[in-house]
Amino acid sequence: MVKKLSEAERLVFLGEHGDWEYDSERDAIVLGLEFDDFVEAFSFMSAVAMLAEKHDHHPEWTNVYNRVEILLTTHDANGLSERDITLAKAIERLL
Ligand code: H2B
Repeated sequence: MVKKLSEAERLVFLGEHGDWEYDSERDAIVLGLEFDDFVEAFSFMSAVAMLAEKHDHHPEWTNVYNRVEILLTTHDANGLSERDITLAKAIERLL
């Protein structure tokens, strides 16, 4: 079982990364993005997919044309963990 993030650690992340929202029902962080078109959105998703494989940590996400919503939570922790924070920061570096 992976260790869950403390509330203080979560608040630090959310304070420093204002584009991410907290989903309390899922104990997850969520990022909504809008691109110029589907190709831009999907190429971003391809890059995230490579990151996810590298980190062995995978997003739950949706894509509708030029919009992508990414939800990060750790299934092995039943909530947020450091793995989500690490992947979120790596995703931000792609943007
Ligand atoms: N992704 C997410 N989001 N949560 C996990 O707990 C998780 C994962 N576990 N990707 C990984 C894969 C695990 O199943 C493998 C065996 O390491």
